[in-house]
Amino acid sequence: MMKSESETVGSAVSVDTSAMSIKTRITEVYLPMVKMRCSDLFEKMKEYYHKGLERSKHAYSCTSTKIRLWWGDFQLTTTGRRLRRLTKSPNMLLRIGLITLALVIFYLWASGSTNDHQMGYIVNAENQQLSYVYPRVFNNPERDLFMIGTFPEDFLWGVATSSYQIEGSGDVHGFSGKGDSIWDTFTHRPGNVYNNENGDIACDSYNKWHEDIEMLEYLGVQVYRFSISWPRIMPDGTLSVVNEAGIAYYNRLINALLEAGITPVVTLYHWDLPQALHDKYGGWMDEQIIRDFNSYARLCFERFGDRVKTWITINEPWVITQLGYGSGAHAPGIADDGFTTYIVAHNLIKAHAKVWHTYDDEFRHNQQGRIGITLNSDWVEAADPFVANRMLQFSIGWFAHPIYVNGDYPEVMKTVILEKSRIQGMNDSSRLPEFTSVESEFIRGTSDFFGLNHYTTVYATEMPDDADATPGWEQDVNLDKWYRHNWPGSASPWLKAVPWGMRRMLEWIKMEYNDPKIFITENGYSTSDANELINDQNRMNYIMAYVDEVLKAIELDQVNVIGYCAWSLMDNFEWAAGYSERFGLYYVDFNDEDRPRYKKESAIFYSQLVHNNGFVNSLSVVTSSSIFVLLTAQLAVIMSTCLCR
Ligand code: PNW
Repeated sequence: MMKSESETVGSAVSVDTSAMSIKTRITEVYLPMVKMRCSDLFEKMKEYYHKGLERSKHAYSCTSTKIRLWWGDFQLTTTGRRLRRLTKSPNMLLRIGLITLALVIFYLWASGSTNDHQMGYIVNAENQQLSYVYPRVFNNPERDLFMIGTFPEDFLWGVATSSYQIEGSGDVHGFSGKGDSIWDTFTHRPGNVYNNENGDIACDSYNKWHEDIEMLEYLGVQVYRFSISWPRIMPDGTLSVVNEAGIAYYNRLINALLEAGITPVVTLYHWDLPQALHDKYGGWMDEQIIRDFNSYARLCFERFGDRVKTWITINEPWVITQLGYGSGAHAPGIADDGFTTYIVAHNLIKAHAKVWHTYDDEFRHNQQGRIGITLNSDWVEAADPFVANRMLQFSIGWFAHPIYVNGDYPEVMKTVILEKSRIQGMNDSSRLPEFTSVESEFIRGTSDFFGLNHYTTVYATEMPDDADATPGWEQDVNLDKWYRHNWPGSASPWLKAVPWGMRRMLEWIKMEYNDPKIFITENGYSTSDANELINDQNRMNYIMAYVDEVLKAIELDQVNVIGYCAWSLMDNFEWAAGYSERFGLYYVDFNDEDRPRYKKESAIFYSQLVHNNGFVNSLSVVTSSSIFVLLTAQLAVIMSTCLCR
């Protein structure tokens, strides 16, 4: 808390300056530590006065350690014990002029920087300046040249979050009625998460949702993608108890969004499985999950479907299987790669299809909404197109092929895994489960749009086959992947900024899955908790470059992209990385129990992008950071010259 003036000052000293014939009386000088010096000071002033110096203006100011007096064109300053300086102050007009100039330059920079997208440029042989976001890394004119243009009129701009990552339990200020999820259990087991951090409070959005809405309003987005916490509304995962406090929380959020003119896009499952279901039958490892996931989804459609018109069943099944059940880096922390991973994926796909049918049969007619799944994939660049295709089929195709093509896994997965399973002594059965023809028919076509989370690109080459290696997804794909050393990095080891991968990914999906409507449900960039906290130039560059590739995909490749959600509205609990990797457009102070949010530069940038529906300005051709440093330094020098003398 700021101290009031009377608390900071000591005994006031009244100085009678009448002897100096000063019309304005300097009545009080508040600093006890300078009190004894005042006499010296005024003696000096008197001396100068009697020397006949002009008295055109006079004033005084004091801080806790300094007292300054202006007398005519002279200034006297004391610091602590002694009289320190006696300097001629600059002419007031000059001062005002310099400050105004500095402010004008600063204003021009500030307005220019947000409009001009802070590009770099390269001058080509014809002496043309070509604009690139990453001029030193990606400067192939055909591929990387920045494109100015706007998006289709009905394009949906949004931001995304998920329940466990932002809500907190809600139990801090009372009892929320929420049951534990596998992430509650996982994070409370030491050693699983960076710094043993957890989502107990996270961004406290359970209590601070109204602030989240204000932030969304500032950004001007049309959609907000968030997820419902299954154990918040069904504490043991089943209909045996419905937690009305949890339902009320989502009702408040949805209603406030609609009032603000923001459309909710709701993910049903963003990884926070009720712990009770994991304990009961192994959660996603058992087919019973399909029934329970369907009951949960039906409850959501019943309670929220009158207002929620876009549903996403499951977020990133690849990450769920690989990290949750393959490596064990995510909850529930099971490491059974190559066996359980395929079973979990099988159940995820069947559960998704079941829920799609439930919506289609029971709710679509009345509610007139749409429902799809969100898949994640890196773009895979390889000298050999078969290699790239194989990796893509094993990652995104694993789920997309059954849903968007024919109800079955990609051929390459089926043959490779069967062959390896045989060599590994599993007789004629494959580690990859099979769908019956009835199941295939049930699964095919169960998505109204293609939800895509895309962040980065990898290079891939074939590895020598090693039948003796431990079975696993990596070993089944049999590809080595790496990143180019000069690709711009982020705070997440797996995330490199490779914008052109976005366009290739989109075009591949268009070709592979018969031109679906693609909704980019996540794309974003991480900074560490030590750098670029508010002035997040790297995030702005990343979003600018990736969004521009989406524009190229729409304009040049006729890919049907219907929307883009930046990950994320605010910094949040980044799974195994805890709070060490920040993806937010808003900064959240996790050391403050009130979890205050602060607007980052990227939020300002994104709001303009949304407002303009794309890139409408001519680009400035200088990198702004150098100008920024220069101008700020200049401004600081001018200000300090003018004000501190
Ligand atoms: C996605 N990887 O997760 C999730 O949907 C978000 O919850 C998450 O916060 C965001 O991306 C940023 O990580 C991913 O290792 C987690 O490749 C890991 C990977 C990719 C996506």
